[in-house]
Amino acid sequence: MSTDLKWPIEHPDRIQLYSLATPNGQKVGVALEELGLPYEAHKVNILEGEQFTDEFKAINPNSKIPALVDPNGPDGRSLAIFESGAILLHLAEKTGKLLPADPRRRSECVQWLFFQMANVGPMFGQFGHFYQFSKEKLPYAIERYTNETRRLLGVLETQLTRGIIWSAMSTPLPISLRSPGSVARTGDTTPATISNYKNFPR
Ligand SMILES: N[C@@H](CCC(=O)N[C@@H](CS)C(=O)NCC(=O)O)C(=O)O
Repeated sequence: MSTDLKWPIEHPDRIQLYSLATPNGQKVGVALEELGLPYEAHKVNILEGEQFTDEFKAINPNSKIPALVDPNGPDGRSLAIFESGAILLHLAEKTGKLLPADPRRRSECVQWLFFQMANVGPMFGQFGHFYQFSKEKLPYAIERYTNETRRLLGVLETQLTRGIIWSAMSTPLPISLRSPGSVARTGDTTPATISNYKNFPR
């Protein structure tokens, strides 16, 4: 076991997960658990700036959790991966699970995964920041991100009504949506509450 590291590795044969129980962090933990892959979890305390250490930046140069090191990458060598969507795709391809084999359904699944990554994650995040966490309450920012969060929930609601997204329950998309959705679920008291969306899974 190497002990000169902030996050010593006890099981070098296992996937190493560097994360925290945040909306983005949870996605990868959910996937690893659902896939039953053995992994070793390392807590990265982003409130204390641990994501900015050289040790962590060697895994994710962008200094964000989650990040993962797979000791058995596609070429048999160790592979470090950052961005939760990229990690979900890696785990899906590694195991042959979660992603539909049919090319059309696979494309659909990847589209919605990107939709989550490019829209739900960042926009819900900005909504949560300006509505809940920012000390300064900026009406323009609150209105902008409330509207966009509501619009995105509306897009999902329409798709759910059509039975598209949840028709393949075990895909990276539902995994990627399960925790970011929690921002909009922050109590049912926010202007972007999911209570208004009858098809959204609870
Ligand atoms: N698009 C990235 C977003 C990752 C992200 O924003 N992580 C947050 C926690 S949920 C973080 O590490 N924040 C620390 C910081 O910004 O310094 C992903 O999905 O992996």
